[in-house]
Amino acid sequence: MLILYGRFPTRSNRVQWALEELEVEYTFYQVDFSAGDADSAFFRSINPAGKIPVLQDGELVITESGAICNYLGDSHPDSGLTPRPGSAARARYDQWMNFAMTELEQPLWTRAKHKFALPRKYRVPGLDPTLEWEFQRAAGVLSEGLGDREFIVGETFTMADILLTHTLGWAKATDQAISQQNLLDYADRNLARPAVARMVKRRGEPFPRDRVLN
Ligand SMILES: N[C@@H](CCC(=O)N[C@@H](CS)C(=O)NCC(=O)O)C(=O)O
Repeated sequence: MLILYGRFPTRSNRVQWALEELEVEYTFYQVDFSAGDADSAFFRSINPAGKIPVLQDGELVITESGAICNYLGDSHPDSGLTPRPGSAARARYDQWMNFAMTELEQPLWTRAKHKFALPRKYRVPGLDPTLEWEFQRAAGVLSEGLGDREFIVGETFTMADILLTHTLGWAKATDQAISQQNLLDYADRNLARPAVARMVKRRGEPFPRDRVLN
């Protein structure tokens, strides 16, 4: 049984969206940071970093949203959500997966860290113009890469569309301007998928603090 530890709305949405695209059964536990769930002995035993998302598949415990999406796609090859390893499509796919996390997401995450996520004494003021410039540069690269195509890789929807769309949604939700119409249309199209509606409806169960990893 697949178990997702996460929370709405965070990067765990990427994994939950992937699970809904696959239409597989899964349990979804909500990790409540303010209630101290992430500091519990059980959660630390599955992810010492105390972060979400975490996916458990039997004995296997995986962190990092991109790696989890790759695992889910590769272990369901008929879904087409991850191109075949070793193919040219996979190389392009990996390129955009990495781009989503290291280029498009990076300025958004850096802004969030220096606004509220880091302990106060480590927050640096005045980064906004730099981060705005970095985000705009990444959005420009993505806009050119997408062009007038429906999906970022080939002719079908992949996990890379999930990561990129989630990150564009993050930008919009934090009032980061996106001026490229093809990116706005791309995000709207992907967010209209039935899997997203199912994800939004399913908010998960309370985190089982007393559990022990077995
Ligand atoms: N690179 C990781 C980032 C994970 C991450 O930072 N998750 C946030 C929620 S979106 C979190 O758990 N934050 C709690 C913390 O930093 O203590 C991924 O993509 O999974």
